[in-house]
Amino acid sequence: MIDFYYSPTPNGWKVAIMLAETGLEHRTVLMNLRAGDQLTPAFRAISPNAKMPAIVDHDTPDGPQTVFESGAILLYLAERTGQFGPQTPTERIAFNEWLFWQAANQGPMGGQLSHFVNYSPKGETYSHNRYKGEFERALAVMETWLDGQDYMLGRYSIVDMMCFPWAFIAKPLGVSLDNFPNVAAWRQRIKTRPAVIDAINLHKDAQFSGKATAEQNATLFNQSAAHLMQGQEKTN
Ligand SMILES: N[C@@H](CCC(=O)N[C@@H](CS)C(=O)NCC(=O)O)C(=O)O
Repeated sequence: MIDFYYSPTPNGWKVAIMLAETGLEHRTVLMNLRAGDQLTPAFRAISPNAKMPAIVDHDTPDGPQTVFESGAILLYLAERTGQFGPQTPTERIAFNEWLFWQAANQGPMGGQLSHFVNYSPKGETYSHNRYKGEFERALAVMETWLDGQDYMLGRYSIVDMMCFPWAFIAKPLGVSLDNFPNVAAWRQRIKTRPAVIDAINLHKDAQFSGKATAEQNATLFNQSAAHLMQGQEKTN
């Protein structure tokens, strides 16, 4: 059995999609990020960065295996099931490239854009514009890459699951896909898959899944920083 630590956000959807696509047996542990579920010592033992998604696989020969970071989880699940992952050492290179690319570019730029769209004080445009431009730059990279192919690596894979969720919410982030026709067609192809529909709907009506207030967000940020600093003191 796999425990899936999840909240209905783009990073959570990546793993929810893989679990839905493969039908792997799991139980979902719904996290209230606004209440700080991610800051508990128990969760930080699973995910030291105090962010979800994370999994604990209890069906391993050496005892429970924890995995954090969406890209690492997707690769782990692809290896475990033999589905949607690299089939050869050469393919693995391209998988690593695009999984790392998403985690270092499209993901954080989308995350920061979301922050400034939702929480920046009125009239503060510099940071918003910076992240909007960077998010659009990531879409432009995908636009060129997707030219002539239906999926990021030719066939539907964990790379598509990794890159889809932030492209899925481009509109609420204030970014139109009109200038990115290849990305728009790819997004449409993925969004209509039954497993993807199920994953996007997973706990979408959780009471806390709406937008937090700027104050709630700031409080949580301070708590998170304080918790991580405390952890640091213990190890120094
Ligand atoms: N690079 C991480 C990003 C994970 C992430 O940012 N998760 C957010 C939700 S989308 C989170 O847990 N936020 C809680 C917090 O920042 O306190 C991944 O891909 O897994």
